[in-house]
Amino acid sequence: MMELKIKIALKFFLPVILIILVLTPAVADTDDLPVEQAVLTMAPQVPPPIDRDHPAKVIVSVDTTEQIGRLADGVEYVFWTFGGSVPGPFIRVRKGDLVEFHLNNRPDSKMPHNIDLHAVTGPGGGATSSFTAPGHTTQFSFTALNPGLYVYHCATAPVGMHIANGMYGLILVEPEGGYPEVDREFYIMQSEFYTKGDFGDEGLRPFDMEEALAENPDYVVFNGSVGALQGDNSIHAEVGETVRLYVGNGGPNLVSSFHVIGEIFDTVYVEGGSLVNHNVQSTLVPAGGSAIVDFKLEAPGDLHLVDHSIFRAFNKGALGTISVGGAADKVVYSGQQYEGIYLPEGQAEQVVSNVPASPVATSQEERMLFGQRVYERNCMACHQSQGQGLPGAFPPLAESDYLLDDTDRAIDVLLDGLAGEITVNGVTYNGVMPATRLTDEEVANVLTYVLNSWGNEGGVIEPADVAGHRAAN
Ligand code: HEC
Ligand SMILES: [Cu+2]
Repeated sequence: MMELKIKIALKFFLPVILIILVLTPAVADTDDLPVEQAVLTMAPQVPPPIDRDHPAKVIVSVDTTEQIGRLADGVEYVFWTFGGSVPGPFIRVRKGDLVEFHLNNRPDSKMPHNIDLHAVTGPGGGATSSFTAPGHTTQFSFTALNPGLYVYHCATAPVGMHIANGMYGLILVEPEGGYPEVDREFYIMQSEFYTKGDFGDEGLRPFDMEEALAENPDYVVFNGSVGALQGDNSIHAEVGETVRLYVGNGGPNLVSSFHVIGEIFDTVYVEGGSLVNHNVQSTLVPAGGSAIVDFKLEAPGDLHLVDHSIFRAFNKGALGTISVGGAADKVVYSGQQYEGIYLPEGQAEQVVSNVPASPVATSQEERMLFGQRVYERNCMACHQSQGQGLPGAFPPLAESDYLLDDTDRAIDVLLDGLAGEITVNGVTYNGVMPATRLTDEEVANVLTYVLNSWGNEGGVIEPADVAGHRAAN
C-alpha cells in the first residue's frame, strides 16, 4: 500500500520536478546578465576596450581548422588553427564576465581538438569539457575570476604537436575599470616551428618531431610566419602616441627575451599579471605566458621587435617592425653626426677574410656524399627525397628518360634553368625550374649523385665538364 502511494506520487511529481530542474539555471545568479557576442580580432589587431562597468555573459565561438599556409617566402606548412589563423583570435572580456565558449571543429579536420584557456579556473582550463571531434561542436562556460593577459592553446594529445602546429592565442581579462587608456594597441604572439629541412628550405615542410624534442626550431616567429610584421605588414604609429603591445608566447618550447630595438618599455605588466614594472629594456615571456608592455613614442623611424636571443631574430624569423611617423627631435636622438675613416696606428688597409670555397671531392665516394648534400638543400623541395618528383608539378629525376637520354643537357638545365613543355617518361610538364647558383664543383657533385641514385646508372660528371658548358654559353 505504502509502496503504491510512493509510485503514484512519483508518477505525478517526477515530471514537475524535471521541469523545475530544466528551468533552473546552472549558475544561479548569472541569469540576468546582459548577453553579448565577443568581438574577436586577428593579430595584430586588438578588440576595442570594454566600456561596461558591470559583468556580462559573453559568447565566444571559435572554429578549429587544419589548412596549408605560408610559413616563409616559398615555404608552406600545414597549420592547425583556432579561427583559421596563427595565432588564433584575440578574445577580450572583463573580470566577472561569464564566458560561454563554443568550439566548432570543421568537418574537413582530421584531428579532434580542444581548448585550454589559462584564464579558466577549472580542470584542464576547459580542455576536459571541450574535446571536439571533426564535424562536432562543444560548449562550456566559465567565469573570468582573475584579471590579466592569458594564453589559450589546444591540449589534445599529442599536446606538443597541436601547439607546434599553431594552436594558440590570447585572452585578455580586463580588471574592473580597465587598463589605462593608450592611443594604439597591438596583438603580438611569438612561437616556434619545427620543420623537416632547414630555415628557408622551400616547399611544403612537414612537422619534425625530433627537432621539437631537441627544442631546436628552424623558425621562431611573431604572428605565425616570417615577415608577418614586416614590410607591408609592419604596424604604424606616430610620434607622441602611446602604444600598448599585448605579447604572448605560444612556445611550444622557448622562452622569449622580448625587446623593441630603439625603445624602452615605460610600463610592463610583468607576465601579464598585476605586478607593474617601469623602465624595462627586455622582458621575459615564458612559453605559455604573456606580458603587456606600454611605451610612448618620442622619435620617428623604424623600431624592431625582436626576441633578444638574437640568432632567433636575424636567422630564424623573430623580427617585426613598428614604423613610427612624425617629426624628429634632435635632442631625443641626433642621428649620425660624423662618419670617417678610422685607421689604428700601423694599419694601412682594412682586410676582409675570404669566404671558404665549397669542399672539393677527391673521390667518387666524396662526390656522391657532397652531391647528396647539394641535392637536399637545393633540389629536394621540388624533386622530392627519392627523386620521385610531384605529379603535375615537378618531373621525376629517378629513372627519368629525359635526364638519362642526355646527361650533358642536364648540366645546362642546372646552369640556365628550364622552362616550357618537356616530356618525362611519357608525361608532359610545363613548369619553370629556376637556374641554380651552384659552383662547377657543386653542379658536378649533385648531378653525379642524381645520376647514380634511385635506380639511375648514369655515369659521372666532372667539374671540368661543367666549366666547359659555362664557357660555351
Ligand atoms: C623550384 C623547384 C625546382 C628546384 C628547386 C629544382 N628543380 Fe629541377 N625542375 C623543376 C621543374 C618545374 C622542372 C621542369 C621544367 C619544365 O617543365 O620545363 C625541372 C626539371 C629538371 C630536370 C629535367 C627533367 C627531368 O625530370 O629529368 C632536371 C634534370 C632537374 N630539374 C634537375 C634538378 C636538380 C639537380 C636540382 C637541384 C640542383 C633541381 N632540379 C632543382 C623544378 C625544380
Ligand atoms: Cu588541436
